Amino acid sequence: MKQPLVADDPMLHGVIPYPAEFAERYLADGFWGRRTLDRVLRETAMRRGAHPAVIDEERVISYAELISRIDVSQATLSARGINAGDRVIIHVPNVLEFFDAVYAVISLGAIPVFAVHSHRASELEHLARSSEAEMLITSSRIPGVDPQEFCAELANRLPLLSVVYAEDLYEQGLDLLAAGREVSRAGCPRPAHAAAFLQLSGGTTGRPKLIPKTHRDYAYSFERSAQICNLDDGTVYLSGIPLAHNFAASSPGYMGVFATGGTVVCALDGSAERIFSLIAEHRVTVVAAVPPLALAWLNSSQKHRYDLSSWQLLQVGGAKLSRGVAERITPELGCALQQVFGMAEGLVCYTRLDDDPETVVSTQGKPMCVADEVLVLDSAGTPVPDGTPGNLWVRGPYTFRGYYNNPQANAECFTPDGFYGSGDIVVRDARGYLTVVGRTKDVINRGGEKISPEQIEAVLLRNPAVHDVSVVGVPDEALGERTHAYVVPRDRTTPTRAKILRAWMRTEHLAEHHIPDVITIVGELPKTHIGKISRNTLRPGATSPQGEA
Ligand code: OOB
Repeated sequence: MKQPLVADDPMLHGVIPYPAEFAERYLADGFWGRRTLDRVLRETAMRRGAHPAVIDEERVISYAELISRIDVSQATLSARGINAGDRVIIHVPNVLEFFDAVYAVISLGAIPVFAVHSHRASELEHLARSSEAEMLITSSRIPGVDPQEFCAELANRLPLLSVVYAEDLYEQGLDLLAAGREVSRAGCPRPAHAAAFLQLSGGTTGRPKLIPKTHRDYAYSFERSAQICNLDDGTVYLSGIPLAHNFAASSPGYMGVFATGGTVVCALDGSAERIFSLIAEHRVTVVAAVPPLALAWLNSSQKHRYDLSSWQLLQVGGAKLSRGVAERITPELGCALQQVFGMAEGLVCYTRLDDDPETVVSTQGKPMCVADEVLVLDSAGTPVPDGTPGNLWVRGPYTFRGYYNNPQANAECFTPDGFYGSGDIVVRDARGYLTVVGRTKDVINRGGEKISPEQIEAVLLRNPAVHDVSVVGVPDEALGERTHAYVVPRDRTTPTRAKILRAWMRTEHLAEHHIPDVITIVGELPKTHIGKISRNTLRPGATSPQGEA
C-alpha cells in the first residue's frame, strides 16, 4: 500500500503539510521509509540480540534485554492508563531507564515530550500545559534534585499530572506480570508518517516551543547521520550532553547507534574525569559534545591519566566552535574532529570524515541530505553571493513544517513557500559548506559598527590565560550598544586582568571597535540546559537562562 503523503494526526496540529509534489519526491527518492523508531530498534535486536545495547555503570544490557525491559515497562504504562496518542514528558538523565521510558511510550503509540533533566517545576509546568501531557516520567538519579521535594512541587503546580519514576517502570511491570494481571502489551503503534514525539526548540529567547517529528523524517535523519559518521556494529557511543537533545538523539546519537547495532554508554554528567574514565573503560569510539565541554576536556589535567586510544571521533556542535579550540582537538585528544551544525527544527550539517583539516577546523560542514534546500538571503530576502554573510533559510525532508499548536510562531519563521528561517547568519562557500558567523539577534550594533560577538570571542580564546569567554552587547547612551566580554581565566588562583587582556588584544592587530569596552573576569559562564553558553543570561536585566534548551 502506498504511504499517505500527509498524516491526519492531531499531533501535527498547526503544521503546514508538505506540498504533495514534495512528499511524493521524498517517498520516491527513499528519504521517507516505513519504519517507525521502535521498529528500527526491534529489527536491530533481531540480528544483534546478545550484543550490548546500553552500558550504565555496572549494568551491561543486551539488545534482547533492552527489548524485554521496554515491553515490561510498556505494561506499567498501560496499567497506569496511558493510551495511544497521550503525551508523556520524559524528564530522565542519561541512564539506562531513559531508554525504557522513551521506547515504552513510543511502542504504546503514545507521544514522548522531551524535557531536559535540568528542567525544574517551572519549565515542566509550561511543557505539560502546552503539550497537554497526561504523565511525566522522572528519575531518582537527577543530580542535585531531592526527588520528594521535586514531586511535591510538581503536584502543587500540576495536580492532575501523573508522575512516575523511570526506575519503577520495569520493576512495577515485572510485578504486574508476575501477579498475572491482565495488561496489554500490544500497544498501538503509530504509522511512520505520523508524529513520533515532540521535541523542544533550542531558541535563545522565550519559552521553548514544541516541534513534532514524524517517524519517517526522524528515521531518515539518524540513518543518514549514521552513514556520514561511519557508525557500525562496533561503535561505542558516549554523549556528554543530554540524550533528550536532538544532537545526542539523532546526529547520529543513540538512535543512529541503535539503527546500526553498536553500544551506547551512559554518562550522568560531562565532567572530564567521568568522560575520560568511561572512554578508557568501555573503549568508546565516538563522543558528542557542545563547545564548552570540549574546551573543558582539552584544558583538563586528567587527559593524560587515561588510555584514550579507542577514541576515534569527537563530534562538536550546538554552538560555534572557535577555530583555535578546533585546532587543538586532534593533537591534544588524539581523535578526529567533526563539526555538527544542527537544529531541533531540522537541518543538520556535518564536516565529513574525509574532509581536509582546514575544512574541519574552519567550517560547520555541509547539509547531510542532497534534498536539503538552503537559501542564504539578505534582510530584504535577496540571495547573497557565496562568501557573503546572510540569513539561513532551509527546507527539506527532515526539516519541520511548523511548531505544534503555535500559529503565531509559525507565521513568523516560515516563508510562504515553506522555508524555515533559523535566525543564524552563515557564509556558504562554493562547495555548499556553511560557516556560522552569528545569530541575527546577537549582532552588536556599536555606534553603527556591526560586531559579531563570536569574532571577539575567537580572538580572546587564543590567549593562553583565557579558558572561556562570552561577549554580549550592553545598552550605551552614546554608542547605542557597547561590547562586554565575560572571561573565565584558566588559572583561577592568579587570574589574568582585564587591562592585560586589553593590551594583548591590541597586539593582535584588531580594529579598535573589536576590543571589548568592558572586560569582566568571572569564575564561570552561565549555561543553557544542554550546556551551551547562555548569552541571554549575561545581558543586563536577565535573571536565568529560562527557556533555553
Ligand atoms: C542543536 O540544536 P538546537 O535546536 O539546540 O539549537 C540550534 C541552534 C542553531 O540554530 C544555531 O544557532 C546553534 O544552535 N548551533 C550552532 C552549531 N550547532 C547549533 N552554531 C554554530 N555552530 C554550530 N556547530 O544545537 C543541534 C541539533 C542537532 C545537531 C547538533 C546541534
